[in-house]
Amino acid sequence: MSQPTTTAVYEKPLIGNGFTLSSAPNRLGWLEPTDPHLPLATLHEKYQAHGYLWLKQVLNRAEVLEFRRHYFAAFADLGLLAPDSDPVDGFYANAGEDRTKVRTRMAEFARSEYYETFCRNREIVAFYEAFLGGAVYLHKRMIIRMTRPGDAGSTPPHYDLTYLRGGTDRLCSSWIPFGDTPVEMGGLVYLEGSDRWGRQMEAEFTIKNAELPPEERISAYNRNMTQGGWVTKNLPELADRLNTRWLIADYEAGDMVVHSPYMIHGATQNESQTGRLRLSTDIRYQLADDPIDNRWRSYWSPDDGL
Ligand SMILES: O=C(O)CCC(=O)C(=O)O
Repeated sequence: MSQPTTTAVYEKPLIGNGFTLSSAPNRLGWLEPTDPHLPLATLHEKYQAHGYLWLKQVLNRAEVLEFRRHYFAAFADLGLLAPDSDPVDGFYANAGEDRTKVRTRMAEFARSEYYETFCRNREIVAFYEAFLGGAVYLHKRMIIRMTRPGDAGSTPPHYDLTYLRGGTDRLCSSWIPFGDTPVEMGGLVYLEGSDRWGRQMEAEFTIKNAELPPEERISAYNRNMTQGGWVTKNLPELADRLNTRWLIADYEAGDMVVHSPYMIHGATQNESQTGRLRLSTDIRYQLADDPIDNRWRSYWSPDDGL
């Protein structure tokens, strides 16, 4: 008799920080989409149960794509895009652009009114006012990330509170892809059930960090933390250790994922076959009356060290 076969969840290799994810069904699965129009109580239940909500088409798709066009158009003179291509496609030129200049331009863009207006758009604010139940505050440190096809770097597994210990833990992160971002482009991957482990890890750090001076206590880089504040860089080993699955998704422009500050997530390499740049933002909302982490009251720049 032949052995039962385990069908791979996703056929192509998915690599994060040089580690290849297992494609076995007990280690890899699909993120569950959520209709943003479900009753509020259902959205709360799902968020509590899973640590995330992948809200399908909660944003205006045309506006999201316009953002992508506007963003890449602002980099055209730096040789980032393939010649004669439409900026909305974000086709990477791969012609040795000056990465320092690109980083500087990214930081400039992150301070622009255009970007902030997007991050405060009516759909996002209306969602959070209803979901959090009051007047909301957007952290000024709003992050834009761009991943080149073929680049070996990708976000290692972490939970956001590691970097946000100076305020409330009743905050939510929004991850917003600018443009369709299928699995091969290395969108966010979430560790199933990890909100619970993030809480446990943080409770342990709180005990260990208690002896440190206040500034160090809230730092993601103090002596009790791993390098970079990451849980690890090894995605497959973490899934084995916790006996769980990495959840992948084909994200579309117009989607927004809301995740808890304890939910462990990372990313895989951008392996776009057509050479498209991955572009996304991650921003944080909380109730205006809850304590705010002062370190997040300044604009983000790629080298701000936080
Ligand atoms: O976009 C990424 O690669 C990382 C985003 C992230 O860590 C977040 O949304 O909290």
